[in-house]
Amino acid sequence: MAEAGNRHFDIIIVGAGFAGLYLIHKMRALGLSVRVFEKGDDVGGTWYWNRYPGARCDIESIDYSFGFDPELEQEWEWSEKYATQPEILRYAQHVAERFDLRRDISFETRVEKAVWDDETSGWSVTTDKGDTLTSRFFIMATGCLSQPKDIDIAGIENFTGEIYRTHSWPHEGVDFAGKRVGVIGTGSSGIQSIPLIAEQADSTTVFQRTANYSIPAGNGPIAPEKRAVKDRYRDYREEARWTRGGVPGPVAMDLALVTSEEEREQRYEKLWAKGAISHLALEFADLLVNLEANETLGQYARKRIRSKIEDPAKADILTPTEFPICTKRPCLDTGYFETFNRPNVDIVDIKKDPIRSITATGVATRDRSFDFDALVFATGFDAMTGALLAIDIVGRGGQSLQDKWADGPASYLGLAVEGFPNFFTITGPGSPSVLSNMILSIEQHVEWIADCLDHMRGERLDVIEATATAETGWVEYGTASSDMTLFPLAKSWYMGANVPGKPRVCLPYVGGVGAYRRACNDVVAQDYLGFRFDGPGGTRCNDGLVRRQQPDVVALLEMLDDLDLPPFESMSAAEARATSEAMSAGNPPGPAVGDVVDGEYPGAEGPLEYRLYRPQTEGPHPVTLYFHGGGWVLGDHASDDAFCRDLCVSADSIIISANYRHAPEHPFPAAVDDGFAALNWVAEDIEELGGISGALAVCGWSAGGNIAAVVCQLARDAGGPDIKGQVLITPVVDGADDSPSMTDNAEGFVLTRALMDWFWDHYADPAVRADPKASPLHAADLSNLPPALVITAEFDPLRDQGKAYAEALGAAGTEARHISYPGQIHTSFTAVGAIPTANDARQEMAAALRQSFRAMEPA
Ligand code: NA7
Repeated sequence: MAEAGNRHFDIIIVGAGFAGLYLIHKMRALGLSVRVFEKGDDVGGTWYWNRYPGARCDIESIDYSFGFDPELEQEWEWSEKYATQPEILRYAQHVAERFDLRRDISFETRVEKAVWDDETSGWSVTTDKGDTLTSRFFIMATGCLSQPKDIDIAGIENFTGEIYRTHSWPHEGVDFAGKRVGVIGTGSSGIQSIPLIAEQADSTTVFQRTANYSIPAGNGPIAPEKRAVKDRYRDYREEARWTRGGVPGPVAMDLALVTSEEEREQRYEKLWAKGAISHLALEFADLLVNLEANETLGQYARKRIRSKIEDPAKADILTPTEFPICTKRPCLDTGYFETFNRPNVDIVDIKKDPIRSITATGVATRDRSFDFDALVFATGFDAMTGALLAIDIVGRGGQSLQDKWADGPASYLGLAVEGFPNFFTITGPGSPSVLSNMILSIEQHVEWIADCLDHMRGERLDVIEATATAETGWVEYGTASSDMTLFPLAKSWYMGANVPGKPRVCLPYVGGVGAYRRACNDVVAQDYLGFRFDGPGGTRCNDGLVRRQQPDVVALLEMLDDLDLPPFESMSAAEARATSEAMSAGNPPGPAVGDVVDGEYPGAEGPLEYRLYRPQTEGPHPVTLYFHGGGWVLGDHASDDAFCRDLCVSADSIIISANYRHAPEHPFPAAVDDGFAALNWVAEDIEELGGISGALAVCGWSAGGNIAAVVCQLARDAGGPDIKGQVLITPVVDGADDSPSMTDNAEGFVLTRALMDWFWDHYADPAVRADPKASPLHAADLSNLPPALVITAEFDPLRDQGKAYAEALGAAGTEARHISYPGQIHTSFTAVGAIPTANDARQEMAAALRQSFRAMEPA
C-alpha cells in the first residue's frame, strides 16, 4: 500500500464521498490517525460514479453543500440553482484539496472484509489488494445509493450492442448520435438522462415499469433571494438543522382536506413554479399521512403532467397512478415529459407488455421486438443497506452483519449496531438519510461521532456498542413512525421493494432531521443512553429507550415545548379556557358523519347545550351519551368534535355530546347532576332523537370519564335508566390518588400532577372528594354496573386509578375490561388525526360500544 508501512490506524473509513471527506477532516482535528479506502480513483462518491448526461442534484446547491466551514461556504460559488454532476464533483475535489484530504485516502482499493477482534478491541480490515490493516474504529461512509441493483432482466449477456449503466457512466462520455437507443428505468436517473439522450440519438425508446411523478426543475442561475442566503449562511444552516428535510422553508400546519379547492390549487401552482421537491410533501400537514389529502396533490401533478404530452396514448402511459405522490422519491426534470412529443421518442408500458428478455439485437417484450444499437440501464440501487452488506462485516462472536440483518436492518439511530462495537454507519438505515439533504445529515453524523470519540477519550473508554434494548426500541420507533405515513403503500426503494427478496421495511427514519437530531442529542445528554462503554475508565451503560412515547406523541410534545406556553395552572379559569380553545382551533377535523345537530336539553338546573352526531347509515341507531374532557373546568359539548365524529362512524352509533356546568362557577356536584339529567333526557327521548329504545351507552374522557362512571352508579341506584355499556377513557375516578403513575408522570405529559390538582381545587372541596359522586372508585358497591371498558395511557398520572377502577369493578362482579396503551399520554385518545397511533384504541372503544348494543339483540 502507498502509505509507508503504517498498518494500524485509530479509524478506518470506507468511502471517499462527502461523508468520508468530512470524517477525515474531523478525525484529524481530534488528533486521530485515519485511513480511507475508496474504490474509485478520486473523491466524490456518488458524484464520481453517476456521470450520466443530465445528472444533477435535486436539492438546491446553496443547501446541498458543506456548512461546517464558513470560509469554504463563502469562497465557493455555485453556478446554478441545481448544480450538475461535474460541478458537484469539482466541489468535492476542491474540498479534498483545500483541507489536504487525499493523503489519507487509498484510491482504487476496495474493502472486502472487516472483523472485530475482542482480544485487541479493534477491527481487522482486509482490502482487495490483499492488505490487512487494523483500527480501533471502523466507519462505513459508503453512501445510501452506491450499490447498484443487479439487473434482473434475462438475456443481457446476449446483447451485441453497447450497454451503459447510469451509475457507472464512462468518464469520457457517450456519443449517441445516429444510434437507436433503448432506455430501461424511469426513476431520477432515467428522467434526468432521457431528454439529453433523445436530443442526440436517432431514436429513443423508453421502457417504463412504473410512471413517476416529476416536476419541472426550473433550473438556471441562482435566484437573488437564494444567493442572499450567503450573507446569513450561519443562521441559515442552523435553521436547516431543525427542519424536516434539511432545507429551510415554510412548513404548513394546516390541512389540505380543510382547505378550499381554489386555495389548494393556488398553493400547488406556486409549488410547481418554485421547482423544488424539498417542500413538496410539506405544503399541507396531511399530505403524507392521509391518502385523500395526498390525492389532492397527486391529481394536480397528474393534470400538469398530462398537459405537456401531446399524444393521449403516451400521456396515459406516462401519467403516474400507482402510488401516493411523494411516497417514492419525486423527480425534478428539465423537459422530460416534453421529450415524448418528439416523433423519434417512444414509451413502452412494460407493465402491460412485459420485457421477456434482452436479445442479441435489442429487447423482446411479450408482444413486440425492438432493435437497438445501445441500451441504457437506469434501474436503480440496492439502497441504504446494499453497500453496507456488500462488505463482509463480522462483529462480536463471529456474527456477520448479513446474518444480523437477514430480516431487515436493525440499527440504533442509524449510527451503530448492537454486536458490532466501535462501528459506525454514516446516514445508515434508521436515520433520515435519503429523506433529507444528505450533506446536512452527513455532517450531523460525523459531528456526533467526533463528539462521541472525544468523550470516550476524555473518560478513558476504548469500546462503545449499542445495547439490544436501545436498538430494538429505535427500530420499533422507526417502524411506528413510518406506519403512520403513506410510505409503506409504495413499492419503493425506501421500502426495499425494488430489489427482489429484500426485506420490506422502511429504511430511512421518516420523522425529519430536526426530530432526529433532538433524539441524538438526547442520547448524549443522558450519558449516551443506550450505549455500553468499556475501557480503563471503567464499564458503564445507561441503558434505555431514547423515545418512550409513540412518535406522534413525541411530535406533539415537542411542538408544545416549542410553543413554551405558561402552564394552565398559572392561569385563571377564563384564561385557561381561552388558551385551550385557541390551541384546539387548528386540530384536524374528524370524519364526515350523516348529520350534526346542535340543541338544548334540560340540565339539572336549566337548559344546557348538546351536539348530536348521526351516522350516515340508515337509522334508527343506538345512542352513546358522551361527556367531554377538560377537568370539569375547560371544554364544552363541541370541544371533542373530531373524536365524537370518529366514534359515531366507527361505532355506528348516534353520539350525543352533552355539555355540563363547569367549575369553579359551578362546583361539585353540578357536573354530575347535569350528566345524570342528560342521561334521563336521552333515555326518555331516545326514539325522537333517532335512537333505538333501550340502546343507550355512556362514554367520557378524563373528567368526562368521571361523569360517565358516576352516572352509571347513579342510574343503578335510582333503578334506571338502563345503560348497556360504559367506555371510560383515562377517567378521573379517585380524588386521593397517590399511585406511582401520579409520581412518575407528575411533570409531564400535558396532564401534570399540578394541573390535576388545579382541576380538583376548582371542582371539589377536599372535604367532599371522597364522595363516590366525585371519586367513583370509593363507592361502597361497584356491582351491577354496566359492562365497562377502561382505557388508560402509559404516560398519564391517571393511569393507575383507571386500572384500579377496572379491577375494583371486576372484583365486585361487574364485567370490566382494562386496556393500557404503551407510549400514549392522557390526551392521545381523543386527538383524532393528530395521534394516529391511538387509532387502535379508538377501534377498541367503538367495538366495545357495538358489543354492548349487540348484547341486547335477541340471539
Ligand atoms: P430508481 O429511482 O430506483 O429508478 C429505477 C427505475 O428502474 C425505476 O423506474 C424502476 O421501475 C426501473 N426498474 C428497475 N428494475 C427494473 C426492471 N427489472 N425492469 C424494468 N424497470 C426496472 O433509481 P434512480 O437511479 O433513477 O434514482 C435513484 C436515486 O438517485 C433517486 O431517487 C435520487 O435520489 C438520486 P419501478 O419504479 O421499480 O417499477
